[in-house]
Amino acid sequence: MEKTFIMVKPDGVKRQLIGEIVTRFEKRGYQLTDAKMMTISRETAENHYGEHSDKPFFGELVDFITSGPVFAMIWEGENVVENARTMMGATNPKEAAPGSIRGDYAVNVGQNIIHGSDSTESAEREIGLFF
Ligand code: 3AN
Repeated sequence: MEKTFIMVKPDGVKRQLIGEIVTRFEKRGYQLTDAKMMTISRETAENHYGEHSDKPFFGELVDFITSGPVFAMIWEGENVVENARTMMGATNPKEAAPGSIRGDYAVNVGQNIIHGSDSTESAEREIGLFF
């Protein structure tokens, strides 16, 4: 069965959105197979966001994701990678549709509440990195 890595970022944890996000995935019909609260090391953050290492916002991104606890999860079910991305909404909350997680709860691209793997290959890599 397909799996994906989903993480409530430090802003989502501070705003007490863990329950809301878990509920949305449960109601959609997905199965939570593992979850943990953790603070990410800089090394793990730099590895996780390796594809963005040459971007101007990389430092800010690593600072932010290590700034407080995150809630890391593995979700399982049919087409979960793609459907989770749709449920999350566009990376930039300005473009995220109302009804999506970012469209309902976020306004800033740097602090956009949630991360979800963008492919089954990324999911496998990210699950290995965090669990
Ligand atoms: P997604 O999280 O939707 O897969 P990516 O992989 O393109 O998006 O970007 C990773 C993270 O980098 C985003 N979640 C966002 O927090 C941050 N990010 C992306 N673009 C910008 C930007 N222009 N300025 C600041 N942060 C950004």
